[in-house]
Amino acid sequence: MADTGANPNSGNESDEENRKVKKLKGEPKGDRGENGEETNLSDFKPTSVLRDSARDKTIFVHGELKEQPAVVILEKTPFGEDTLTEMFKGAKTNLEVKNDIYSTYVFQPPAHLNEIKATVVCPATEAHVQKYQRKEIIMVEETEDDYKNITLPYITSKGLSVTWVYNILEKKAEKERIIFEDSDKELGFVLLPDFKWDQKQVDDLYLIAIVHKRDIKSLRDLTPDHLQLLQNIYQKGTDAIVQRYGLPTNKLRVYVHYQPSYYHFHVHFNSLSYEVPGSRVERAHLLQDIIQNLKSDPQYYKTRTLLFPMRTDDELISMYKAAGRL
Ligand code: G7M
Repeated sequence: MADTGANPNSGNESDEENRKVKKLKGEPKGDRGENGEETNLSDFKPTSVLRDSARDKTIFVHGELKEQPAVVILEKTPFGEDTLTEMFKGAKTNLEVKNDIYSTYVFQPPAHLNEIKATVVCPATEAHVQKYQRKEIIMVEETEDDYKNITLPYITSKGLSVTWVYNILEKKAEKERIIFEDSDKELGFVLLPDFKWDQKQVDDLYLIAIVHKRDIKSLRDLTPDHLQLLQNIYQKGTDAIVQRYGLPTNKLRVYVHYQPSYYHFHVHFNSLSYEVPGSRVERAHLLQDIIQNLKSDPQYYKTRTLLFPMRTDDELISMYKAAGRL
């Protein structure tokens, strides 16, 4: 995940950029939540593993936290280039195998350089548990009519909560984490670190821009009326990232999910070197492509058949099946 220098472009950054990029360690990690209380994870009682991945170094655990159902996601964090010397110096190493010029070790760096990121959902609903459980995934082809007759009624009837989004827009949560804000009601947005980013290194930079407008559910709602908003997000979002993190626009992946998990329009900003599962072609639509598509066809997102991946146990899939579309 880290740029090891194998990338031929990595030598093009100025010293100033490199300095900014490497200085991220020790910056504020986040807030304590709406009520100011901090969760003590030593109280968490795990009951089952919902999903794990040896490749991604993640585990999704279902359990109880202070007598409430909870899901805890543990994720080993990326290495920081600026702490490598300290890491080697303070580590314990135990030889496992040695053969000719090759050897493997159990390597134990100092505890403060061996952190695990924990994301907690508490209280977790059955929907959260289902969401994190590993399930089979299929591609769905959604025509204009499918959207009107199946997907839209589903979204509307479910009344899916976006409270966390409104909390951010209303400064009730994550206020200190905001990187940039344009407060215009029509064109404005809030840019802040996504939950997935620990803000320690720019290699895996992940921010989201959440629009102030509350009437755009997803890509499907976009029309040329939103071009100014989209251009504003792209321009000011990328400018803010260059300023704050020294990461130039041509090293960013800026995109929108379809289907999103939350039906309040938001845009993802990743470091290009970071391969996030949600940035794969079946789900990610580049913001620049969206802008061009709307310019060439005002009805583009209203009329196109859009494809997206969906878990076979998702309620939306059962509605597609009931309508004879799967
Ligand atoms: O799939 P979709 O485009 O809806 O992505 C939503 C994004 O919001 C994901 O990348 C999540 O990691 C991120 N996210 C979800 N929640 C609940 C929060 C939150 O409370 N705060 C922040 N900063 N990001 C979140």
